[in-house]
Amino acid sequence: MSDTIFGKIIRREVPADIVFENDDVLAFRDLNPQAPVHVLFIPKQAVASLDAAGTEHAELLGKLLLATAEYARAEGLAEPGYRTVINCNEAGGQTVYHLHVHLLAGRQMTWPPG
Ligand code: DGP
Repeated sequence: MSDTIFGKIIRREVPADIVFENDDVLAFRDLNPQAPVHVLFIPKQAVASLDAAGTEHAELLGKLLLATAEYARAEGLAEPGYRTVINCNEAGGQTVYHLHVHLLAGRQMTWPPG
């Protein structure tokens, strides 16, 4: 896949407010937050989208979600709760083609989403 702004953040070529990192996952605050807490979790191994993921990425996807939950728990967000979102491709609202999980918290979420 081609490089994205998130690849540059992983390589520290552009700044980001990084809040979590382990061997496989990096997390940083969204530039355009949609909630009091809005953090993006990305795999360090680039995958363009959820649609581009295959069985070879199964472990990585698990690590990505578990890192998100671990961070939410550590930050006291699991209770009262939070929302995770993965936008996929154009109609799904995806703008950066490096798979990422949005973690949104700090306010009451509504349904349906826009
Ligand atoms: P999506 O629409 O699901 O592809 O979400 C992409 C998100 O990435 C969007 O909420 C804004 C955020 N974003 C885009 N460029 C940057 C950046 O350079 N730094 C940070 N921190 N966030 C960015």
